[in-house]
Amino acid sequence: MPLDELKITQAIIERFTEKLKSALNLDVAIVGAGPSGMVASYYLAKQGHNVAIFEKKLSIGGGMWGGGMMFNQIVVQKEGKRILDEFGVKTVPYREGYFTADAIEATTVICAKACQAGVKVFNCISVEDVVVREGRVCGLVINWSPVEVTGLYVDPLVVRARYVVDATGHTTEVMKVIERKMGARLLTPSGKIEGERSLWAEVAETTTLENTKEAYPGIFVSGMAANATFGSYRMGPIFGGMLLSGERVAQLIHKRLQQEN
Ligand code: 48F
Repeated sequence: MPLDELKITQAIIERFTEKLKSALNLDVAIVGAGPSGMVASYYLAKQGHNVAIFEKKLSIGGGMWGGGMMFNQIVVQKEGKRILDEFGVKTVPYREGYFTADAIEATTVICAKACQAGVKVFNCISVEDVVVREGRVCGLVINWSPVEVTGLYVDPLVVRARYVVDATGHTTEVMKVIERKMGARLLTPSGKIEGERSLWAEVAETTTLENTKEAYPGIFVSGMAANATFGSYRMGPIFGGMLLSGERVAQLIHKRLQQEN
């Protein structure tokens, strides 16, 4: 049978529309497809939750592709290795307590496993705002990234979510919107975004986990966004904390969803 270009076009439009419609009323909406967001999405989808992840770039994987300064290897500690083992990413022992993994393998495998677990991944979509009702985040305002890049004035669309995760990394973009637009008191010591501090791998890795928590009713922070929101250090190209933060935020939200059901 000759290929019909109209059928190809219809197939893409219909299937994408189905996917987007199935993401309008989510259990969890994750913003940012870096390592912490992808890992979080994987565990939540595995537990049967309706999860979508919105990534403003064309590619998913965030800052993991480039390892350290584009030397595409990552380092993890023993605890972080546990997560890579679960995903089936190969790790190689380096010195005691240090393991390396190929950044490309780690990124592609984690992203593939998340997609196969049922996470609905939307690339090229930026989250530009939130919906807050009765002092609680309950939705995201989304738009095509090229709209933002080209500065076109096009109104966005909205997805509803029982929980949101800000996994936007160093820029902690969703929390910034809440702080700026709602004038709200965040669940941080000062009530504001505390801000990221300079690099200190040891402390940053531990505090990433402690800071993975609800930062305003309905929204949790994970990965570097957790440290930026609650005022801790950056850690550089050691990725255990990112993976463990993704796991932690999934556990916390899963528990909440179970309590509410
Ligand atoms: O920065 P990123 O990889 O976040 P992460 O999971 O991991 C941090 C590490 O990569 C590294 C580090 C630790 O070793 O310090 O930096 O915390 O991924 C964040 C993703 O969020 C996307 C952004 O393009 C990136 O892929 N993002 C940021 N803002 C938005 C967004 C937005 N407004 N809408 C959609 N995606």
